[in-house]
Amino acid sequence: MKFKGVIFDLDGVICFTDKYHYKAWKTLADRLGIYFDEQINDRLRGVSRMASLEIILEKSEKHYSEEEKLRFAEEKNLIYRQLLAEMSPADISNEVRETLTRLRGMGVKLAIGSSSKNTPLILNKTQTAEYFDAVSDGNNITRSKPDPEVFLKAAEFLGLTSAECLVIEDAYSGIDAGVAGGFSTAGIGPASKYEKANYHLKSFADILSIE
Ligand code: B16
Ligand code: MG
Repeated sequence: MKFKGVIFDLDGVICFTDKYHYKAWKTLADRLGIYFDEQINDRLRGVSRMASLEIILEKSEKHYSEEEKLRFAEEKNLIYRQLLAEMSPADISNEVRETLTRLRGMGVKLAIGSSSKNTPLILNKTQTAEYFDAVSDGNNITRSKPDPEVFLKAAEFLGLTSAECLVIEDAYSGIDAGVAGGFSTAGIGPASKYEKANYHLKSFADILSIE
């Protein structure tokens, strides 16, 4: 592997909290009488909490104040955190654990680059913090993907330049963020079809085949 560092998105790459995001947003949308489905949910991948709410409110005829929006986001987050509380180490696949261990063994530095403010809780519940040399998440950024801030911070925390790091993402907005920051990028899941990514992964372990 020619990269000195690999920066992993969390939701959709290391673990699959997208189903919990969907459940929590769906509960809120139903309460407000707003149409919401899995296709709209796909547009929320990698997008910050408030930007996600704005996408959901596109289907609402009502105009909501900033205060109301903050309350809605908080309401969704409480439901989401209750679902996260059920997570355990079993939510991280053996394939992910083995690949991270192999990369560490090769001397590659590993970081998280996630939009989520709940990253510490997820890493704690799944006991995965130990794999990462640095964590850059929704708590240390002011601009959401596709802005490259979260990945630039991750590289900085690793003491590496963006040219030395590979970004692994499931979201189109995340690949755009990686490209904007001058990183090489690998798409997995939905983003494996994205032509802007340098590498297209069929599985997580495919990272090990990148030279
Ligand atoms: P929170 P990622 C993203 O995580 C999710 O994909 C996105 O759906 C969510 O809105 C965002 O985190 C913020 O999450 O509400 O927990 O702060 O893919 O960047 O790891
Ligand atoms: Mg993601």
